[in-house]
Amino acid sequence: MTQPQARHPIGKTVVLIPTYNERENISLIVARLREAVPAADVLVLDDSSPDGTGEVADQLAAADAQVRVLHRERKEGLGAAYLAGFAWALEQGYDVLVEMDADGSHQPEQLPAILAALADADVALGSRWVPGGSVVNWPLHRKALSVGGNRYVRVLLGMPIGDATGGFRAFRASALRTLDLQAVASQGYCFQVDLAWRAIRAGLRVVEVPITFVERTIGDSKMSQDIVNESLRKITLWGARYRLGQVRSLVRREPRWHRIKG
Ligand SMILES: Nc1nc2c(ncn2[C@@H]2O[C@H](COP(=O)(O)OP(=O)(O)O)[C@@H](O)[C@H]2O)c(=O)[nH]1
Ligand SMILES: [Mg+2]
Repeated sequence: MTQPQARHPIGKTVVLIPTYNERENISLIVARLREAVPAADVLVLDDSSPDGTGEVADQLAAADAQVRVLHRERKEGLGAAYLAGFAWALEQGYDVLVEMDADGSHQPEQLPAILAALADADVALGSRWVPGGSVVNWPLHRKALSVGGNRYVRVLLGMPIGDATGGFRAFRASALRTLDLQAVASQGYCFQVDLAWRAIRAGLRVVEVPITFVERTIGDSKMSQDIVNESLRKITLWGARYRLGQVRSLVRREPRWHRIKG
């Protein structure tokens, strides 16, 4: 039987890893990744981390031609770092772009399954909230935030996705090129939700792949109340606009119904 991968070769792949104060994590994650998916290149997106993550990444890059570092001037959030990484990778001609955290929560050993799913999809989302997906060692409040946030997204945006806020994903470059990336909201969770929503609205084939998300054991989360508030505000606004648009198109069709009924 022909393997799906043979029918749709995945192509040249780069894994984008945003970092802010991940000095101890970056070497560990890059080593795991290079072992799990040796063919993939790596681009570290560092926002001038005060703890020297950027310099450690430079050392990794000096020792391995498949590792590169994009140094950004200041901390501008995960989304802005990813957008810079997407622009670089698309320009370099990569076929597949992967998003992955630096802190070990996204296990490189699960990346092959995500990449394999791209054989028949444009976007493959690592998902904690589909059968087979899970989280390990997350405090109750983070679990509640993720489950509640995803439920909110599903209800407001009508998005048929279990985990729209996750950040372990693979995109075909051809799919990303069809999206207006500059318009994607660049903050926190919003970035991931906005990107997934745009992909779905553009009619791209989006699939979910179960992953086990393991809470970091080294360093601190950059999640903040500000990021949560911003996401809540934006998703509520997008949802309101989207639902209003649906109501408008229903109302516009109303006279025709009357005609049909009459
Ligand atoms: N470049 C960059 N990376 C960031 C920024 N904020 C978070 N990150 C990285 O994004 C990934 C996920 O962040 P993390 O704090 O672990 O979020 P959590 O898993 O939701 O608690 C990690 O690799 C962080 O180092 C930022 O402002 N700039
Ligand atoms: Mg994390």
